[in-house]
Amino acid sequence: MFKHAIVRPPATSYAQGLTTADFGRPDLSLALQQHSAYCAALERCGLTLTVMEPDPQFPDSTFVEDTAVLTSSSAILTHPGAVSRQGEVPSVGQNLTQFYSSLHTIQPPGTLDGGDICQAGDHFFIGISERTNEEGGQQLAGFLEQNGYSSSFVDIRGFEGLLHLKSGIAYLGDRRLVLTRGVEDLATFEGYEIGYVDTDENYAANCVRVNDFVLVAAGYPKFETELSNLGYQTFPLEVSEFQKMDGGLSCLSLRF
Ligand code: CIR
Repeated sequence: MFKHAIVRPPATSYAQGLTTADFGRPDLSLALQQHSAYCAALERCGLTLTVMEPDPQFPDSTFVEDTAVLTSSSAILTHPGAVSRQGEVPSVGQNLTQFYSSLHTIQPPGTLDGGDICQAGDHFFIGISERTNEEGGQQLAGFLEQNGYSSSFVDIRGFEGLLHLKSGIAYLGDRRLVLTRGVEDLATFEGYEIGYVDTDENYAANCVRVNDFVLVAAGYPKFETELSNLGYQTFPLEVSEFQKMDGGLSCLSLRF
């Protein structure tokens, strides 16, 4: 069960963030509305929120997930692969000190973005990507091992359409993974039941199980129906303004 989440609304500089998407410039006021609906959804799932102040110095800072990897007993601050994002980490770290007695940190030359890390029970899939390098992945694997977790690498470099591993994989609990087509060839997912999103709904793979609900991007009816058929209560949310900046549901919070 998750109890808390850290979130950070998009700053006035949001449209100057990094993106590879071709969906146009984000509308800040709509992004703020979508963010506040997202926060309300987390509260509805039973979480208490820490809402950080937006920081216009860091246009991508609403994507807090990339700055830390959290387990029930430990917090690992990242060293994001994009230089423009590295300054987002200390302020998130300050907030985490209220909840964790010690914080580990990924050190350069290691780089790691939280969006590349998918916890699936007591195992972590670590995406090796344009943002997360093997050195960063090894450092994380070491910290996780100290806490009794196993991990394995999933190399997504060159896999088109995946900025981060979690753009193509989500863990629903109950030993069940959601994958976009093709990701199954990149690593071993033995011991998990795998469900696929249809290729025309790829973006929906970035869903988030939060306690009794699964948060899903609105507008992907086949996937939503499939989740309902599996017995999950879905919580559809509009995230168009985050998709424009290569973000999605998971990136907007740190849940613990
Ligand atoms: C970036 O390129 O870093 C941001 N514009 C989007 C980050 C999305 N984060 C995530 O998927 N975990």
